[in-house]
Amino acid sequence: MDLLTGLVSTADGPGDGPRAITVADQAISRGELLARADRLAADLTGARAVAVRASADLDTIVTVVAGLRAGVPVVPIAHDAGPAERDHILRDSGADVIRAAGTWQDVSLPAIADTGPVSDPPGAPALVMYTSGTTGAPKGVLIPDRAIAACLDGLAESWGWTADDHLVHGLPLFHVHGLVLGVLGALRRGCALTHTGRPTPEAYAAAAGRGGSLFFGVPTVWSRLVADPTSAAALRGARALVSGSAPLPVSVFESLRTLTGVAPLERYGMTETLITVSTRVDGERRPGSVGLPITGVETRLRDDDGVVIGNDGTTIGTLEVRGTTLGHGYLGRPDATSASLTDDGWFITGDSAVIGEDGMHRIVGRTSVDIIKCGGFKVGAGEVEAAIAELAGVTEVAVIGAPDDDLGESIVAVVVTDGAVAAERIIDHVAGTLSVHKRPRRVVLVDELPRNALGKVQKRELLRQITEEGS
Ligand code: MLC
Ligand code: AMP
Repeated sequence: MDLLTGLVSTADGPGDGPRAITVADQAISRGELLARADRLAADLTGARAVAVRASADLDTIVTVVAGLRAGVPVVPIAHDAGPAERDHILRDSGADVIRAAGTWQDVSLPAIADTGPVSDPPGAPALVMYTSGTTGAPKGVLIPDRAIAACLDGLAESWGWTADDHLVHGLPLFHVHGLVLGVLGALRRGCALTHTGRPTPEAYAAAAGRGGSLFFGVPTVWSRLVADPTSAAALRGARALVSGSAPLPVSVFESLRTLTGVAPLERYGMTETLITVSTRVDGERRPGSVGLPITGVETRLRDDDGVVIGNDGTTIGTLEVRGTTLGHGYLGRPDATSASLTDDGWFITGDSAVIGEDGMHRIVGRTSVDIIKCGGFKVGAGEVEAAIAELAGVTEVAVIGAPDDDLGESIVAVVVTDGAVAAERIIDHVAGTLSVHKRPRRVVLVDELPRNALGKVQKRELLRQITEEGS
């Protein structure tokens, strides 16, 4: 299917211009983007998958569009991924082409067994996006173009998103939020896009001055914006401010409304399902609520015994979703794919939620303590623990997410050492081998970890100790 309909239909048309797509200090028209992508697509045709070092730049966007136009799965990798994370993704995805401006020029593709094409049950996925689980290395989610189209069209309907919008954000281009919504969304709608490079309050204010109408951010972006009232006031004329990827604190919602005059829209999703629930531009925007299922999506709550819970506004259950936006499971991991689905085919999100009689959804937490959301990035405790455990001198480690006013949760590593490992060394090791956003923000050196009778680390107890100690 043609996913990028807005790009194709508006390229070189009346609404196009040399700054239609702007990324930090680079700009390009939609016509030129399409021409460059199609030249690259001709070279990519027949490739198994193309891995791209996803920095915030036009090269990344050109490569993603080229892969989509050539029907070659695109594998975005964090621009700051260290060797362990990068090589895992290259090997696991089976990418046979790598596009990496700058520092990765010399990276060679790992030898891979010829396992045939990267496959998605009915054909090649458009994207393979890596996401962390509770344990192990990140898994590649197979995302078909139909799911992307359904998600983007459902959100367009919820938000009144059209070609007349001018989308602004500064989010990373290796996750769903920044890449699928933030780039492919603009290209499907055919609207102007300004990527600010970094999502700073000053950059969002400047983009508002250049006609930005629709702004995306994770809660950390919005809480930093409201801490800078002058920049926030620049967004007064915005048509919509959208928050997602982590819970938006009610206080930040209220400050945004006061400082900008715009009540934010909130939407909820996952890499595996894309965006499934959102508040509507023509509906109620209730602080603390992520709204209603978008077109094509159904949700339900089940309790620990698997019994479906009615939408009563008070009973908490595990949220399950099904519908047109769902991906096709994890690449090469039929075990994990089937564990993520119920017997009757619903995807188990792992988020705890409440649904009101009016259908409004409230996310109240996660079922696993081993998934941390830091600045909107999902980080698996097990992956960070494995990286830290490699260091000589580390004898035991437990990684937890501690509540944090700026980041939502901050990554804390609680470590037992033989006395010769400095906290900075631990932080730098994670930043350098995995990626910078997975680094612990704090290392607590202890003599022993609290364990239960079976020897399992008691993370909730550890979290209580750390939180009390820090307060
Ligand atoms: C610090 N730095 C280090 C370092 N310590 N570098 C190497 N080693 C160390 N030990 C440097 C970094 O390189 C960076 O440099 C700078 O410090 C700041 O990095 P940071 O501390 O990580 O940035 P921070 O300000 O904390 O970032 C906040 C943030 C970021 C909000 C900008 O968390 C962010 O972009 N979040 C978005 C996450 C997101 O898109 N999630 C969507 C997932 S999809 P420099 O030079 O770069 O400044 C999903 C589905 C859905 O969830 O629903 O959307
Ligand atoms: P990721 O795997 O990076 O796609 O992260 C998905 C997770 O982010 C979900 O399972 C939720 O825990 C969280 N999330 C996304 N959007 C929201 C939101 N609006 N409110 C609360 N949590 C959210």
